[in-house]
Amino acid sequence: MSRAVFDHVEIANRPRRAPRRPAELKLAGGRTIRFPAVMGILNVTPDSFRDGGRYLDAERAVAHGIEMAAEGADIIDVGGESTRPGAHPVETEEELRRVVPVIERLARRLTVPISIDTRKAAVARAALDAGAAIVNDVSALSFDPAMAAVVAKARAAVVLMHMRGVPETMAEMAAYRNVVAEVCRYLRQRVRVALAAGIQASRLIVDPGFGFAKRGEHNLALMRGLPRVAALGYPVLVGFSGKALRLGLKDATARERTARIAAAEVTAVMLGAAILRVHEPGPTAAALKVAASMAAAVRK
Ligand code: HH2
Repeated sequence: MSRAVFDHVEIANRPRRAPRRPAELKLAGGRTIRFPAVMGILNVTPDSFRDGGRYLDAERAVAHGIEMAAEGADIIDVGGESTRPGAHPVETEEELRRVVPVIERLARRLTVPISIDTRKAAVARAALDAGAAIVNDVSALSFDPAMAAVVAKARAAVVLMHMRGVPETMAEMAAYRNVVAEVCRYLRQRVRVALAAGIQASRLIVDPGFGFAKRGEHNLALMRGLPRVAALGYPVLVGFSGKALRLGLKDATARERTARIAAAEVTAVMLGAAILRVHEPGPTAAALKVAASMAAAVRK
């Protein structure tokens, strides 16, 4: 979907210098992801926020990945380790056992790129060998010292996300003087690490890490600060589902949740987000389509 139509939208908190907002991400092998893009979440885990246990069976996981692509997902993000607050780490062997067969089968059946949500170099390497093209590392290459070299060698794209501590402990580390400035400083530093390891600038994606060592007020500040994150000059990925964003999700019905999350996601795109990580690609893709045609109509 063309993202240029969002460009004229008046943005609060816009940095003085207009940011260079990349229009697309080029992947090794010639594939391109145009922004805004929808990343469908496929958690092959027993304990994830929302879909824990549902797709532990490889056949069901593959079927769900295919279904999400048909609904409008531009990327399928496969994860074998939950990173929700308090989640326990998973052994490498177990993570490999969960994700590799699913990625192999999805890569054969889908044209949309696959990303691997992992902090471990061995898992990333096996996933890239199995057909993934993007590494989604919530530790921004800091958990496993071998990760940066794996990404560089494969010429893969990589998501560098902000968090503090590890999922087991991160809730205690949610204290900031200026969360937007601190997140941007961290992401800049992780970009330097990625570039120094030989990862191409055109393959980098940054993510402020909604919900990772963040309380509700931090998530809201980051939403307002998205233009500043976008001003770093790299595509910005955001994931809202299950995160405290004062969307009134606690007592909402499933339909209300879907509508509220989609509204927040469209807002995020207007503020500079390029990739939305979602559990339900269909409603998000539909909301983006309407927002794009509205914006085009307004511009005429
Ligand atoms: N959120 C989760 C996991 N991975 N990756 C990025 N880049 N950004 C995110 O916001 C993000 C992420 C957590 O959400 P979910 O996958 O729904 O749950 P779990 O970690 O329990 O599997």
